[in-house]
Amino acid sequence: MKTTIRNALAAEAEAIGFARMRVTSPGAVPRIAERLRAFLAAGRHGQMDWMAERTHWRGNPAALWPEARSVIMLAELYTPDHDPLQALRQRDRAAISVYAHGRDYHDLVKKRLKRLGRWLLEREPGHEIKVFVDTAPVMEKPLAEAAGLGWQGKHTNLLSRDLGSWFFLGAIFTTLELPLDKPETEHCGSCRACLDICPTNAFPRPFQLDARRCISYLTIEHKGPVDPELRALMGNRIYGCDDCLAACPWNKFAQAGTEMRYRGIVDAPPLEELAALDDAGFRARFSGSPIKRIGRDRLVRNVLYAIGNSGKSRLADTARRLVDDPDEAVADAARWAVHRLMHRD
Ligand code: B12
Ligand code: SF4
Ligand code: SF4
Repeated sequence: MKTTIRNALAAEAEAIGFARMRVTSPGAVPRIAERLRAFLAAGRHGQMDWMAERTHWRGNPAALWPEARSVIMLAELYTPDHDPLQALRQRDRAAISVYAHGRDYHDLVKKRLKRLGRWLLEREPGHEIKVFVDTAPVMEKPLAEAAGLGWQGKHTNLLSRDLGSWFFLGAIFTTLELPLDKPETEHCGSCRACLDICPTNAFPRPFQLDARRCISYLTIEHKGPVDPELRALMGNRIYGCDDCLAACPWNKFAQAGTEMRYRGIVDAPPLEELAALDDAGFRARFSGSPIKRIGRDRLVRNVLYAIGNSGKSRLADTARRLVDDPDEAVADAARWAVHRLMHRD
């Protein structure tokens, strides 16, 4: 009976658009509390203070909702149809992480999770569900590994032998007891392609990330000026970074992403176009996109670092226009960019 509902649920997940569903239990990840503690104690979360809050839940999914009996983990593909590293060669254009080219995954994944959850509750009345994607104090990668969706690679993200690296995760906690899937084991072997490609050397050890050095953190989460040593290594990456994912040889087996809404809002726009955005222009341009979250000032700060790294002296005038910007991090980035361009060519 339980197997029947589990298999029907997996089929429904696929029909809704998820690439795969696997099930684990809330208590299946006993080591994460200790690893989260070590990550936080070393300060590797940088300014992401919210990671150090509610650690009794983040490090222990069984405590988050004691009535939950199963955790249904879902993978949603956004596999690119082009080489994501190509944008890095166009230095007067912005390299934007593949996941942020279209609609915000938080919205799309959450909608699907709710739809799948409703489907389950119609068949199992009397039970309850809670859906999570990204923002709750839930460590989704170790749960997904325990459920068998893939393994956490040396770059710390979840990958799979047949899905590759390009997928988001979502979770449905439920009071319903479902048959559990087997955890996946690691298949990185002696490969270290993701570690070697990282432009900022953000991996202190394989399987461990120092977020403070990660360009994804620096462009999306970090407030204020970025350490000059690191900004010089960011190249033209102005929102997120895909290098460690793109380097992974398991992508050869990746399945195509079919959700077209993850494309189409932005691709690789010219840096000067983005540098000219004011608040209203920024909001209009990035409506529905995850980029909207960082606001105009942080985006323009990142664009100015990219201009400074571009080696294109014709962009110095674009930077000069922003040296007196009311946002101090933008003004600082503009001065840095002008100086760098003037002393390079
Ligand atoms: C905070 C966060 C970030 C931070 C920190 C990332 C990190 N690795 O911790 C920053 C801003 C840098 C970031 C970047 C990115 N993120 Co992010 N992020 C998160 C978030 C909200 C929490 C992650 C977390 O709990 N980190 C805390 C650390 C301690 O946990 P951990 O990484 O799992 O660490 C493990 C290892 O270090 C390991 N470990 C420690 N010591 C040892 C020792 C040994 C021997 C071993 C084997 C293991 C080991 O154990 C830890 C626990 O499992 C999750 C969503 C969520 N709620 O889970 C999304 C999430 C992980 N991010 C996601 C994505 C897509 C990205 C980016 C690819 C986006 C981009 N293109 O720019 C990059 C990838 C960068 C990278 N290499 O990790 C996806 C990943 C999907 C997937 N397939 O895995 C998630 C799951 C969001 C989602 N719902 O889809 N992210
Ligand atoms: S996302 Fe980029 S900067 Fe961050 S760890 Fe991966 S390669 Fe390094
Ligand atoms: S690039 Fe190599 S080491 Fe990194 S996650 Fe992929 S298989 Fe593992």
